[in-house]
Amino acid sequence: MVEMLGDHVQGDFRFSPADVTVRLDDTVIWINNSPPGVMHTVTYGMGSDDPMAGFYFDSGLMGGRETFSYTFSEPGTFPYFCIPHEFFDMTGVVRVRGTIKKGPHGTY
Ligand SMILES: [Cu+2]
Repeated sequence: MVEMLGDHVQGDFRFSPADVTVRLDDTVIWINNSPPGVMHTVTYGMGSDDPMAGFYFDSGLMGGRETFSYTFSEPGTFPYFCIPHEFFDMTGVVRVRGTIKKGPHGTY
């Protein structure tokens, strides 16, 4: 579970923990634990000018206590950011360990 934190008084918008490592096919859940009225997103990519932004996942705007989950079915490093707080460096990364085995009947 990754918390989405920060408020309009203190700022300090962040994902906590911002760097997580999971196994292939694990599901990561994000929850908006900011005060009411603070919206966040979980958006794949290095930032909104990244042509791949949102390619794997994009939660859309999340209000208080809303959750978003995503299951990582391929290994790799998945950077993401929060659209409303991109300029506060509200970013995170999910590292997915494991290998996809390819057999005669395709991927399994
Ligand atoms: Cu945010």
